Amino acid sequence: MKKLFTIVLLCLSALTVQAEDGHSLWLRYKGGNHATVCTNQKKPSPTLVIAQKELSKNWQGDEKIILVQGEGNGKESFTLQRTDEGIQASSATDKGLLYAAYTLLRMQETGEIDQLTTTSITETPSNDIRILNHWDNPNGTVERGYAGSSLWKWDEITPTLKAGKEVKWKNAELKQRITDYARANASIGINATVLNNVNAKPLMLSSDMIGKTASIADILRPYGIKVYLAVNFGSPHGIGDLDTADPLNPEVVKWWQKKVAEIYTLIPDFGGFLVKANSEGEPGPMDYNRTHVDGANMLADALHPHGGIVMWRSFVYASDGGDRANQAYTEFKRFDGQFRNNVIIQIKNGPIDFQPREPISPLFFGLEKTRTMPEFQITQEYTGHSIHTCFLAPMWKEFFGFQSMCSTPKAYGQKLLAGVANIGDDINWCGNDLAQANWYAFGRLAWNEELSSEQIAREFLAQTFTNDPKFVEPITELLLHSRETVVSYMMPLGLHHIFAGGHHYGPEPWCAPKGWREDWLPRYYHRADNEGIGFDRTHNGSKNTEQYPEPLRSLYDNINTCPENLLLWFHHASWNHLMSNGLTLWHNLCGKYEEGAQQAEKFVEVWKQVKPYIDSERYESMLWRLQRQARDAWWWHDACILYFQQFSQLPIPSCITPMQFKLDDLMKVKLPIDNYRAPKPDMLP
Ligand code: GCV
Repeated sequence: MKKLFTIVLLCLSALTVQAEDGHSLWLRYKGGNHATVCTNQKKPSPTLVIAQKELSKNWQGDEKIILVQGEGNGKESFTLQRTDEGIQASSATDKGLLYAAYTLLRMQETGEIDQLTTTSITETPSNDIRILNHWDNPNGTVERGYAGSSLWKWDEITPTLKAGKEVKWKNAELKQRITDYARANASIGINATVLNNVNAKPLMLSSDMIGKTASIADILRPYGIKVYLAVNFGSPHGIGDLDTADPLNPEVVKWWQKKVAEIYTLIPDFGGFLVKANSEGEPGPMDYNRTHVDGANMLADALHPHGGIVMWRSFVYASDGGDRANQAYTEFKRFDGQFRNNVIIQIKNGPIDFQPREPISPLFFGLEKTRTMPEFQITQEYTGHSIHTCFLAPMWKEFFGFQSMCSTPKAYGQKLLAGVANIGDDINWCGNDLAQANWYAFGRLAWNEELSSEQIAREFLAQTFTNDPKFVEPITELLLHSRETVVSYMMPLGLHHIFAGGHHYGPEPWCAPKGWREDWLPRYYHRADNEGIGFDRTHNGSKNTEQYPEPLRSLYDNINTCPENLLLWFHHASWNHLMSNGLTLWHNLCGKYEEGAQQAEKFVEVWKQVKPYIDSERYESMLWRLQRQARDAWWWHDACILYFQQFSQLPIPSCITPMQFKLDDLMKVKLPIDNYRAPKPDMLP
């Protein structure tokens, strides 16, 4: 009897204690009442079947849901309405209905469903192509990935040999993981993905890899997601038998046409190519004295008959090209209007490289007759890897704000938005449970640029953790402050790129290894000297401000009107320059480092207070990260104040917390990490 009692107890506890590994993301529906879900389609497509299943499994009300396909405008728009018969979702397409289904479920989880009374809700995406860029290599590593290895595990994927012939996956777990990935993306409106790194290996275009890409495409398709590949411009001689990749050589042109045809035979809805050419050592048309136009248009022509596009990156800079912030504009502006209409120039949000704060890249305004698309970085290469919490929605909203400050003519065509993924094969996908919010935010903003950061944070937290306001309120606040906090303790007032070389994790404003290019060194960016600090990009300096249209040009060019959060981006300001609060630049700089570190420390306290409301696994896993973040913030604080004091020669203001570290000791720190892994907690000072 006693034994039986113990067994029952054990079974009961197994039922109630659910391990929370973060794998379910924001999709942790409690299970529904098996609502009646019907559709007007006699033979629903696989996409519509997914929509039906999601609702019948997860909808908690007992009303009928009717999915009406064939009504409405726009491929992915949908309308939700309560009628006498039940809830009606209508859309021109099955994809629209899939998004409608996930919207209903989200509204159910966040409590917003009450809004759906008599008024109808119609949603139309802000961007037509909402695309993730994975920087995954065929060997399983992920460049700037901090959440384990690549999801794709190419060695374990069975290639598709014939179009439409479903392959049997040897690794069922992998197939399930990729299906989960597709579902998560569809639930936030992402409809496209580039599977591999822009530093692309020619191998990606081998017939074997194309077959494997087709197998992945088959899983993603019912979720409304199209597959794209990043290609190495040198592929014709990298894997082909040509001895050139000259875009004007007829053999090269033929090689690409054949390759593209091979891809479309297996993947009829293949999206197209992403290309990093003549950048950071990657091959490109300039290797053959050709131009970006020659290279991009040749690929565009090969893709055009199949409906494919080329996303051609503008991330280019040469060591001898003058101010790095000027270079993309200088190199691309002269080609405006010469690219084919299926070429889209993919431009990083800022002119340098995904720094914690950058102004908008002036190239967005410079290309008036060329299609452009922004590239955001979801993975936290420059904002603390998967250790620091840095909610990026405010950064992306800031970008949209910059975009709307100048009214310049826009090239026509579909709108696109790209984000470099923060996803790996870690059980919780992103390494850090709160970093899932950045994947979520990218999808939601790509769908609807009008959403506020606050709304996105609330939605994410309510679905991913709990709806309890005692959790949602303080952690929404934490997320909303987190990006500004990171800026304050890393690179306030427009400072940029003062990271340790290589891994870009900690502070190294002094970093200057022998033989490195000057524009890879922090001193190139901060320009600290006895007079002051910052990069003079005005009409007296590198003339970067002249690349902007009005009103931004004048705003940035004048030290008295330049926003203080971008001061040192555009100006070399004297240490005694008086800021709007009446205190000197030096005082303000120290004050920002102090503010950032204090705030990071507060995050730990806020997190401790929400312990009762969430599971212990995710609580603990975030606690050590936030503690590590706070310690790192003081590390940044001491390193930067002590280093810059060597130039300012001014006393550290008395309101600043006394230094815990010595500059000499900090200058010896060398983190034993490579580009692909987040640091372990015990590696840091
Ligand atoms: C994929 C930065 C990163 C590189 C990245 C590059 C790019 O330089 O450090 O890892 O390479 O940007 O966006 O191409």
